[in-house]
Amino acid sequence: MTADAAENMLRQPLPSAKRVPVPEGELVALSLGSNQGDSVSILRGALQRLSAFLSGMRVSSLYRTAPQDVTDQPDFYNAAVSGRFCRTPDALLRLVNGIEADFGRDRLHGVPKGPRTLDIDILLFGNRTVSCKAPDLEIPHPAMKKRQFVLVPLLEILPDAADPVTGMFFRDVLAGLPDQGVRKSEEELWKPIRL
Ligand code: PH2
Ligand code: MG
Ligand code: MG
Repeated sequence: MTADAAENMLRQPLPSAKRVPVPEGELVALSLGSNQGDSVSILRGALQRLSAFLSGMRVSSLYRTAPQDVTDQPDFYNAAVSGRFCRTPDALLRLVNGIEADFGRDRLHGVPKGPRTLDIDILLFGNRTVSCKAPDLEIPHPAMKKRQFVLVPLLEILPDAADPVTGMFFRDVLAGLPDQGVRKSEEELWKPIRL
């Protein structure tokens, strides 16, 4: 075969079965919270920003939740989002920290676990585990298993999600938690665009 003929063969389209698009990136899940400012608008704005780099994004309902850990602060609005992400955990952390800052999050002066305009926590990144001091990043999120305000929205969008460390389904983890005052809000948070 001549070199030209060989090159032409390489240009042939693949058989159609091989051209079925494969979802790219890894499935990530994030938790969103706000209890300062116009929380619902802030969460909607954050979702708009996240939609630029999460493909096949799913968004939970909006929840009103009683504050945990630091209990002397206003109720939170919480939600969860999932989607496929094509870059590294570190890149995702930078992106979400940038969005938090753009919506007025002040990490220098804020009380740890206290009131905030926007908190975006990385819960899951495929089946990976990450434990890193600089930047400070732990996946799965170390507190997610004790927080109803995280697990209830998460299970709405990923009902079969399991802990990559123990293999335990999060629905079974949730079943073991006491009531923490998580109520679904009637307000619509996000209208998915149907193509
Ligand atoms: N976030 C915290 C501390 N406590 N409580 C609720 N209900 N929702 C939150 O998002 C939340 C919290 C620190 O990130
Ligand atoms: Mg956070
Ligand atoms: Mg948090």
